[in-house]
Amino acid sequence: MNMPVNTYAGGLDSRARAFKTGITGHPHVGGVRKTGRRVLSVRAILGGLLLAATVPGTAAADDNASYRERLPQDEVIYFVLPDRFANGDPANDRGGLSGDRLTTGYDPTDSGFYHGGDLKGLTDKLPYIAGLGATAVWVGPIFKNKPVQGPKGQESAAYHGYWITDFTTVDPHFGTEDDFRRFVDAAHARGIKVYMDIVANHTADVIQYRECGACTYRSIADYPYQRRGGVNGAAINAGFAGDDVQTAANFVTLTRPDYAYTPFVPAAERDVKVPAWLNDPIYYHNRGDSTFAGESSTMGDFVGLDDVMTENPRVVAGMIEIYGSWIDRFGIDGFRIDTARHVNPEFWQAFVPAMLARAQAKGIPHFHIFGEVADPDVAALARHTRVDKLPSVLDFGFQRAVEETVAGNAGTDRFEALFAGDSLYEHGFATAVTLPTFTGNHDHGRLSTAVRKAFPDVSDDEVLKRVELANAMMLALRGVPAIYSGDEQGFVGDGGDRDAREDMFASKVASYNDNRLLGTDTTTATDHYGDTNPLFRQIAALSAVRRAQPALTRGVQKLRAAGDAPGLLAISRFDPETGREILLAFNTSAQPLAANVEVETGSTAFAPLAGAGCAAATTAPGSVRVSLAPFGYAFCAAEVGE
Ligand SMILES: [Ca+2]
Ligand SMILES: [Ca+2]
Ligand SMILES: [Ca+2]
Repeated sequence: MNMPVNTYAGGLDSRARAFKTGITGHPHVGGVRKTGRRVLSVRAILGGLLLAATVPGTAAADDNASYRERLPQDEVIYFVLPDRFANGDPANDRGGLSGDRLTTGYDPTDSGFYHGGDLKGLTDKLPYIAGLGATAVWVGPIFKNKPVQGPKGQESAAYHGYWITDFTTVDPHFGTEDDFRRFVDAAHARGIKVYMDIVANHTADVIQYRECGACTYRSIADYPYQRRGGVNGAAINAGFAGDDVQTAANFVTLTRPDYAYTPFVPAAERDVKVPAWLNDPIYYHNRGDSTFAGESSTMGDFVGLDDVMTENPRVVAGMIEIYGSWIDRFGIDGFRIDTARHVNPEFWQAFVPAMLARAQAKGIPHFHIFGEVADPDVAALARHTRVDKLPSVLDFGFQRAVEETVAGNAGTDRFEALFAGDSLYEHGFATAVTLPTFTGNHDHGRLSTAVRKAFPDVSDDEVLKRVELANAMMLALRGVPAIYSGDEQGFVGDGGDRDAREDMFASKVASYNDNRLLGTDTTTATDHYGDTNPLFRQIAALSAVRRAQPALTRGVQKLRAAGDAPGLLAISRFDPETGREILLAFNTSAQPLAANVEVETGSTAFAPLAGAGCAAATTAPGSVRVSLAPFGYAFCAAEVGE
C-alpha cells in the first residue's frame, strides 16, 4: 500500500569506520575434524521442538524436487512492482489509452506515474531472478486499476497497482491475461513460484460523498446505521442489527448506504468496477477517511479509497469467487494480502480456508498466504494469525529489529525480544518460520536509505557492510527472506513510497538518477540487470547456502548471545532431520569482537559456510571461540557425527 512515509529510527552515531584489522582468534579456514560422535544430544535437548518443525519427506533444498512440494519456508522471495522492473513491450506503456498523462497515467519522468514495465518484461527477466537465487516472485498487484486519481493538481497514477477497478483481469499497462499465464508458466518451468499481491480492503476511489471531498470519519455511535445522517436523522435500515451480525438475513435489511454520508458513483464511472456488484455503494462502509485508530481502522476509507463492507456475507462470497478464480485459472502459489489489518477478522476466517481449499483442489498443497500488517509489534502481528487466522504475516518486527540495530545503535537484544515473541503466533514457531522477513520495502523505504540517514558521515564502504550484514541476517535467520527488487543492485532511494520505487530499467526520473548507489559507479539512468554488484553476489551466494541447509530454512532457533549494545548476536539453528547445529554469528558494531559462544556439547568442530569468524574446533566442550570483523558475520556448520 501507499503508507505514509515513516521516519527512520536510529541515532546518529558517526564514529564508525570500516576496520580491516584487529581480529583475534583463529584464521577462518581449516578442515573439519571427525569426532566419531553422534549429535543425539541435540535431539534430546530440543526434543519436541525438533519434532514440531520436522516435516515428513524433508528435502528443503533439493533442486530436483517439484516446486509444488517445497514448503513456504523453503523459498527465497523476490518482490517486484511490475511497472518498475522491466519493459518488455513499449506498445502497452499507455495501457491502450490515448491522451496526456492524466488520461494514460504514463509519464516515465515522474515517480508517481507509469513507467512502462510489464509482464512480458518480467517474464524475460526470469533468468536474472533465478540467478539471484530467488525461488518465488511476489508480484505487485496486476489487476486493472483506475489509471489516475487524486485532487486536481495532485494527481498520480496507479503504477503500483493498489487502486483496483476490475478485479478479474490484468491491467492493460502490464499486458494481458495471456501475458500473465505465460509468466506463471515460465516461472513454474524454472521451479519458481508466483505469489500474487491482492487487495480485499478497498477498491479505487470511485465513490464520492455529496457532503465533502476529503471527508473525516463518521463513527457508528454518531452516525448509526438506522438513522439518516446522524442520531436525530430520519429512520432508515429498520431492523439492521449492525455489522457484527454477519448473516445474509441481517444484511438484507441494510438498504440505504447514506447513514453517515450520502455516497454516489459519478455517472462516467457507473460500471467501471468488475464484478458488477462492486459498483453498488451498499457494499462499502461510506464513513469517510480512516484515522487508522479505533473502529475507523477497519471501516474508514484508506485516504479516499472505497472501503469495502467486508462484514457482508455477499462481499465475502464475492471476494472468494474473485480470488479463487485466479487460483483456478493460473495455478499461482500464494497471496500477499495488502492492508490485511484494515479488514475485519471474520472476513479472513472465511476467506483463508476457502483459498487453501481452492489451491488444494488445484494440486497446490503448500499455498502460502501472508498478510500485510504494518506494525512492528509482535503481539499485534501475532493477533492476526490467532484471531484472523491468517496463515502468515509479513514480519515487520524483523524489519524494525534490523533497522534499529543495523541502521541504528540498538542492542542485539532487540532480536532476543523479537524471537521470544515467536511463541505468540498461532502454532508458535511453526508459523514464525513462515513469516516473510525483509529489510525494507516499497512503502517504508530501503534499508540502505535508512543506514545513510542514520549515519550520514560514514563511508560508503561502511554503508555497504551494514547492508550486507542485514542481508546475512535475513538469509540465515528464521522466516522467509523477501528481497525487494533493486536492493541487490545497490539502490539507495531518497525515502519511502515512490522514492523507494526506482526503475530497474534505465530511468528518466531525475530524483532517482541523482542517487549515489552502493557497490557501483552507475546510476539508475542505466539499466541494472547485471550480476556483478557485491550485493547481488552476496545474496546469490547466501541464498545458495540457505537452500542447501534445511537448518536454515526449516530449523528451530536457539539464542546463544545478545546484548544491550551494538555487538554480538549469535543464534544456532538445527537441521530438523539430523539435528546438526549451524551457528550464526553477527557483529552489529563498528569494532572487531571476539567471544566464547555456547554450542551443543556434541558440536565439537565447525566448518565455515559463509562469512568468517568461527574457530575450527571448540575450545572446551560446549564452547567455541567466535571472532568477527566490524559488521562481520559467520555461518558455521557443526560436523555431523558418525
Ligand atoms: Ca510496457
Ligand atoms: Ca476496511
Ligand atoms: Ca535523489
